[in-house]
Amino acid sequence: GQTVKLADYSETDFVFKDVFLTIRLFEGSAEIDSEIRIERRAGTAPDAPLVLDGDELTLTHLKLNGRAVAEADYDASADRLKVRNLPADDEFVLHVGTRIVPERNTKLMGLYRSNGIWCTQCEAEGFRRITYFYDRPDVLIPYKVRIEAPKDAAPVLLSNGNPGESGDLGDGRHYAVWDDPFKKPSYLFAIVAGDLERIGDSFTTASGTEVTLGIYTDKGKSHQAEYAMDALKRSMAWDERRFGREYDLDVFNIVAIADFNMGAMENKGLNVFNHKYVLLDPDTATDQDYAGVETVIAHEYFHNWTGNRITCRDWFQLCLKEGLTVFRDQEFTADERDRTVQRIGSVRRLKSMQFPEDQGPLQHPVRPGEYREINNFYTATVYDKGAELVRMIATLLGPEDFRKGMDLYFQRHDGDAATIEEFVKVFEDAASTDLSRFALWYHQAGTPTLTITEDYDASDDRYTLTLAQSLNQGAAKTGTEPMLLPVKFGLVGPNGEDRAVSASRGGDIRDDVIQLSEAEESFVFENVGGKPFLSVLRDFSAPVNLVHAQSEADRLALARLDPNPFNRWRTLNDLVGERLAKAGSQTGDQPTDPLGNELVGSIVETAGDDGLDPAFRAQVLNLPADMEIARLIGANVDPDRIHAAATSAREAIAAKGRSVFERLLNATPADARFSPDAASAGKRALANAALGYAAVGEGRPDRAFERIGNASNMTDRQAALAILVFRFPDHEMTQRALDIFYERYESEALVLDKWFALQGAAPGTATLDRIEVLYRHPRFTLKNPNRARSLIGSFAGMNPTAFNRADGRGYAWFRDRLLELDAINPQIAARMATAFRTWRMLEEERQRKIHDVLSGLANMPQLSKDLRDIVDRTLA
Ligand code: B3K
Ligand code: ZN
Repeated sequence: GQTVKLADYSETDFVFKDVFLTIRLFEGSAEIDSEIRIERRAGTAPDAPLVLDGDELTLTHLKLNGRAVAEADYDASADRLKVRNLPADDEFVLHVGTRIVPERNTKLMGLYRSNGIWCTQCEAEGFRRITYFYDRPDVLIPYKVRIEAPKDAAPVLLSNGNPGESGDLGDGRHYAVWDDPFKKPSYLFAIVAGDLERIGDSFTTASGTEVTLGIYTDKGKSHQAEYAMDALKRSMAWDERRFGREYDLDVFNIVAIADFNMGAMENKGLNVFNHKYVLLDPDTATDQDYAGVETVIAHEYFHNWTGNRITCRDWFQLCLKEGLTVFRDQEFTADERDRTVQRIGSVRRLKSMQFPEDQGPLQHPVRPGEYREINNFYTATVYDKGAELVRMIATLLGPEDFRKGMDLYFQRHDGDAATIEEFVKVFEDAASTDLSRFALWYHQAGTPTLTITEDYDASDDRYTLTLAQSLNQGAAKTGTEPMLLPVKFGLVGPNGEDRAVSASRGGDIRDDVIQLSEAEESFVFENVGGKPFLSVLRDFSAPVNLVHAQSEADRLALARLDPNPFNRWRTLNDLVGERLAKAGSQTGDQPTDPLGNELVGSIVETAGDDGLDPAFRAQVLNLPADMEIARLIGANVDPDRIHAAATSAREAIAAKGRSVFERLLNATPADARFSPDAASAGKRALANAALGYAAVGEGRPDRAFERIGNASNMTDRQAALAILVFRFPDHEMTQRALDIFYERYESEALVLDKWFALQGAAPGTATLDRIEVLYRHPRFTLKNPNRARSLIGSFAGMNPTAFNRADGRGYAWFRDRLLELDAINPQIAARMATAFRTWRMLEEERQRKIHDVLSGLANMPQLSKDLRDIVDRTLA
């Protein structure tokens, strides 16, 4: 494949003015007529041809100003249309006809059919699978769309913008026109046509405009969209309150689709969603699902301003919309739920998804400089590290200047296709500050290390804090210059109070934030009132690896005293991580108590402290995943040893906390009426964590089994099933529970996904045999991305012991699945293949086996561009 480079960016030769699309849908095919008003750009050579993008297209006709273009004047191939001898100065109308087969579109990019519904996915480069076009984000024009379709199969016809006329066409067909007054790039185009059910509502904006809201689902499912509608209205209100952003069209529609490559898509006025992020009820969805729906609804809605009104100049700027919009959805969740618990969740995600990417062969900067397949850059780095960079700007500037900068961004760039440079500039201008050292974060890949050293001089009561940052050259081979980063800190006294101190010497400290910009800086504090406990990198104020040689006594004291609750969690979590990394890298006999008595005591004490938020306590009980431990070990990793260490740690906590867990697991009566709010969810999370430890501690799977029987909601039922699958994978009771669960939910697609996913993630060597059987299960299919991910994705991505079986069978099985999937849906295959992104951390034998599998794949001529890109980069 061709490498696309940021440095090669140039404007289009021609300027598009507007487009009118007529889309005729038939059983078995679709015909698209596109009328584009075009003008040669000033400065373009008068004989330069017009070159448009296509992908698997067939041209049916081509007209210039109403007259057929002579054959000598154009070349049309599946992936390109080139037209010559176009007017030098005058505006002209190009009329392009294409025919496609949505039913055969298994890539789910462009126009395809899902459960009979016609729908589209155009980001990043799907529009070119519908018609020849300038399919790039800097071509912004108004779209008018006329859809024609059979009335019985598609009574509902939707597109972007506001609805226009509609009517009958005879022959059982009808049409509807949609008009989007806002200029937009092709990736935000969408249509949906199908036999859909709707729930409606309305929202009145701050300036008094009434917006009609609709959520469309498959027949019989619309009652499951109530919570999504509630989340939508809360998102709309929040964006007005927090950022002064109002909605701008008369209608806002969401459609839930079963076959969808990603979570959802922010098409202007017509968001299309994976039905997993719309449909919920207490019997089929967990608290985590509720939180997921809320987040994704908010995220896509927030894109209306950060993404749609202001879009990206080119795909290298993807983080401009994604990082910023993730930051916005995280802030929404923090405001709507709990800030500390929200932060713990996003830091866990960052460390488990983004850090491994940033430290391995798929490393790339938040704003990459080149790509071969753009769909492979919708990554944790662009999204989650991208959000961290926005968060750092907010922390460095403080809330007022940050808001001023955002206001300036909307004011200055509304209607633009913008760049990261322009984004950073608004904050420099709003706060009159120089962010050039900060901007390096967008260009330098890798996770920096922040090393902390402390010195306390008792005779002078003087405290010296030294911070050093360093960045290693990784796979991306970008720079390693010192960057500007915020380090939030406090000097804590023995009663848990933050001491009011200010530095007498050293660089820039604003309030409780050190603005570190040099490779090393020291700060001296006089008269600190006795040796303090240092609470540093509060709220994970920068995405770094922290190295801080702090005594165990100080850390355990902070776990109890720190006024910053996020850091209380992090102290315990880091201690557990370090101990498990140590135990998990040891050869020979496993220590029975890898965490040590005091740490275990501290965890149990926190879990039992009714003065703390239950959701927070549940997070403390949720130990770092095996894969996080693997990352901490970093080299020569044996997943079985890590698993053994984590298992003994859990047993030690279970033993010590027996009476606490007994009390907690009975705290919420099983028959309490279900409410999805954060407080109730937190109580359930704590009770279910307690159940897990209780079952493990006593070696009693029956306790979880029993819970499945009497649970009154999916959260408790799935949690109990997960305890069986993860802690008792080979027990006969586990299989029985799975069978019961299957019988009950056989016809609920989203619940069956959970059923497959749990089994795909079951630890141990026996798992692969069971997965091979499940793979042939009548309900399993590679054609539905959720289902493919549920079994294969969870096996390769979330099951270190089974996937990394020492005999290599896990790798071989996965390779065969990747090849099958690649022929159907390359985007999903490529995404799953990133499961190999940390392969060089493994011990040599496993590395050798993976190397064989990857080089075997690399040599196969039939690989898609998507999968080849991942395989090649992973091997490099
Ligand atoms: N913008 C879409 C993602 C599109 C992915 C294309 N491969 C959803 C989102 O981030 O909101
Ligand atoms: Zn997004």
